[in-house]
Amino acid sequence: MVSFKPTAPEIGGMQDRTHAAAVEPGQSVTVAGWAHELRDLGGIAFLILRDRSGKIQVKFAKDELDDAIVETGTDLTRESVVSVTGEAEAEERAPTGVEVVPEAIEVLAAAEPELPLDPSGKVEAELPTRLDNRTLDVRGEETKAIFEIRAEALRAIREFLREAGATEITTPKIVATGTEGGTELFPITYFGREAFMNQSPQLFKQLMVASGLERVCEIGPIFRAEEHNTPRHLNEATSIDFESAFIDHHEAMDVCEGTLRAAYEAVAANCEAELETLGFEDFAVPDEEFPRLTYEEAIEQVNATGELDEQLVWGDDLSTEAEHALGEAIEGHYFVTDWPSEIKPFYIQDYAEDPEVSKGFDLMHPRMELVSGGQREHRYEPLVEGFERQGLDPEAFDYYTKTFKYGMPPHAGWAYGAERLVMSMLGLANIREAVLFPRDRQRLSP
Ligand code: AMO
Repeated sequence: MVSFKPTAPEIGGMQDRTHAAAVEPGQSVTVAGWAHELRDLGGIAFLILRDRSGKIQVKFAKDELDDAIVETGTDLTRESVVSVTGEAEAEERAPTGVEVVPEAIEVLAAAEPELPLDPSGKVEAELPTRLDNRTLDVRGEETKAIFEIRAEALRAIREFLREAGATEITTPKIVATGTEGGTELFPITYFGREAFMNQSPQLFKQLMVASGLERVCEIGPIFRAEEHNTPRHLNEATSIDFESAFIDHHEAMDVCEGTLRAAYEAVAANCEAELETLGFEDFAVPDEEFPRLTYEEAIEQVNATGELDEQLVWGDDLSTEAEHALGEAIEGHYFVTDWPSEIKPFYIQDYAEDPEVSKGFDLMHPRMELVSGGQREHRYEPLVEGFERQGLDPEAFDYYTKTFKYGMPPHAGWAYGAERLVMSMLGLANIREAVLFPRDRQRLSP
């Protein structure tokens, strides 16, 4: 179990412990972990000890061992942390074909007999109970698998973007102005001044394409004060941002698609055990090129499905129902491009020959939107006009707009929500399953 293959320099484990999955018959070992399961059959008792690599059986043959060892072993409460030293022997009835005969046992931290949830998963817990007790929850194989897969997907994305020539940056999360709509900002007090938690690295990543870096990426938190309480929205999410000078929106879509494929390929190659734990028999890496529909084609297709009560007209946003209707028709990832300018933000460029149409795009999964992006407006005058059209005061954004007067190259970029990526990849019912400590309207702790 577990794609746990440390290749970095060994970090000295406590008492040079052997991981459960690495125990082989004939070895003298010290294993340490949690008491997963305890079975006392009278003359003999078994402890299943669990660590991040897997599980190992410890056998207490009562009349062959010291009383003190037997007593410690049989008095253990589930989920206590223990260390066991002994001889490993082959035993085909043991879950991994090997068991440890203890010579010493030490309880490092006893757990209370009553636990708020059962990490073995035998007793299912509701999501709120799981989130209230996340540490115990992530001891469960399935939850742990989700976070190993999330980590692998993010690793692959980071590597892919680095190989694509992007410099990873970190932009401020405390800011003076919002970018994605005023009602979605969390206000804070910053030394007596009004400030906000940032909704997106948008403006800062654009400033950096005008710097010597040209092509940048960031994986970091974004904060949205949206009142939605849905299975797809968080108030703190992880944004995977990309932005590059001298590319257009179609090239940005190529990178966006490559990023997604890199994440799926890495998970398929390196998380076999986790995928199995989650019940995947066949984990499909998207192989076809993602179709690129214009917004106009998309609304035509939605209307043709006849699934909506009211037909969509130019300028309507794609509602959740519309997204689902389209998702069912297309059955895979797809881009929607060339959105009406009026429903895209000020930083997206419009077509010169048709200013009603923008060079913005979204990447959709049949269940939800994964990415927004576009070609950016890099010319100072139309940018400032865009602010005014959206009722924003360009002066408040002076730190941003002034850079457009000092040599701003044409550029494009996008942002994925990491939790939506994991949720859609693993078919999770609720986005909260893809984040350790979700922030939503009710949840501020833990
Ligand atoms: P947008 O606001 O569409 O675009 O966000 C980009 C992606 O981030 C994810 N996301 C969320 N995930 C969970 N909960 C939320 N409340 C939430 N809000 C956003 C989604 C979404 O597609 N600056 C632009 C991106 C760009 O143009 O580069 C932006 O932030 O997956």
